[in-house]
Amino acid sequence: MRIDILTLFPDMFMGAFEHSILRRAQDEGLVEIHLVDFRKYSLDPHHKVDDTPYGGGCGMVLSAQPIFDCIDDIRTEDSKIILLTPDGVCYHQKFAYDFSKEKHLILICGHYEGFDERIRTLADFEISIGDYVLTGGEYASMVLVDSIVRLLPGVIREESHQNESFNHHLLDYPSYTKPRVYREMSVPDVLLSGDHKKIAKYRIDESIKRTKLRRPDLYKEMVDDA
Ligand code: 6GU
Repeated sequence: MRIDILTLFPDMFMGAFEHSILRRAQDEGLVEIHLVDFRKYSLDPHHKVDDTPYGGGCGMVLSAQPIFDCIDDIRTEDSKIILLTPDGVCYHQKFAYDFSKEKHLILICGHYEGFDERIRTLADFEISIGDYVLTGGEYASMVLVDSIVRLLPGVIREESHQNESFNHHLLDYPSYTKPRVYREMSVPDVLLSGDHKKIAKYRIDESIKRTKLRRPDLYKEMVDDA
């Protein structure tokens, strides 16, 4: 997979993809991540990328030209374009799975007070990562890249994400490691029983209990799906 991230602040990504699983995925050639500073596409003599809004109002609006020209330059028939914006559709695991099957993703980070509405016509998807306001799409695009790259074939063991949270609308079951007792808190006996059937049942039961308690919205989806 190839991912291009259009941003005015490529330095904000310094270190973000340089560690752990994301680093290894790139080293093994499973994903190529490119940061594209679209300021260099500005036709303005001073490389301006924003201007005052028509109709008045405060703040500056990201201009269409640099982003359109940048997209014209890098898009191919295989590209899917994702615009990061607080008024997009709320991101969830299903998007991550779907996006992980694409050959080329282009992420556009909005910034400042807004962007020219015509930029939306470029996007195949408009995505938000939650109901709160960020200064721009940069952190949101890091979230997308992390969640997508870990799903690419060969990045992590397949079974690691078969049972994880949000699959089948369920949260994860509780895990423990050594020691058996820590500060008077004990590991549940069933996990030490060696009875794999019992352990599997315990984990499913705990997942369901936890989902019902913490995320009644997900629990309802599970029940409705069954
Ligand atoms: Cl994608 N962008 C901004 N600026 N704020 C957000 C967001 C995106 N998602 C949630 N809040």
